[in-house]
Amino acid sequence: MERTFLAVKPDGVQRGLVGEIIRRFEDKGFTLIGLKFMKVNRELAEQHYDVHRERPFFAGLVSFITSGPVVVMVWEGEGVVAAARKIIGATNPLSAEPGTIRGDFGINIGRNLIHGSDAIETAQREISLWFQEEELVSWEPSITPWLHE
Ligand code: D4T
Repeated sequence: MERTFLAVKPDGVQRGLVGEIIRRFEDKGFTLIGLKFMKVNRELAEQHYDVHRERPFFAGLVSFITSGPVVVMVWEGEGVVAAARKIIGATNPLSAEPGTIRGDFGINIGRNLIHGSDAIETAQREISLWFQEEELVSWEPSITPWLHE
């Protein structure tokens, strides 16, 4: 089953949006299989954002993500990687459609509330970076037959 990695960034936690964000993925019908509340160290932040290492915003990004607690999650479901990106909305919250998380709650690209893996391969890399295998729980929600034919 397809899996994605999501992180409520420090601004999402500070603004009290953790429950709202989780609710949107639960409402859609995806399955939560891993969840941690943690303060990120610099090494993990730099590894996570490695693709952006040469970009001018890299230092700011790392200092922001390490500035306060985050909620990291793994969600499972059919098409969850692409669907989560749609639920999250465009990188710049001002361009994000209303109805998306960033479109509903954000204004600034450096405070865009949540990260979501951008491809299946990226999701696999990020899940193994942030979670041990034993921290993930495989389970079958009892509503499954009402979500899938
Ligand atoms: P993440 O990775 O946080 O889910 O965001 P996106 O996948 O939507 O966008 P991204 O990888 O291009 O950017 C990662 C992260 O960097 C911040 N950022 C980005 C920034 O502060 N300034 C910028 O100019 C860009 C492009 C926002 C998200």
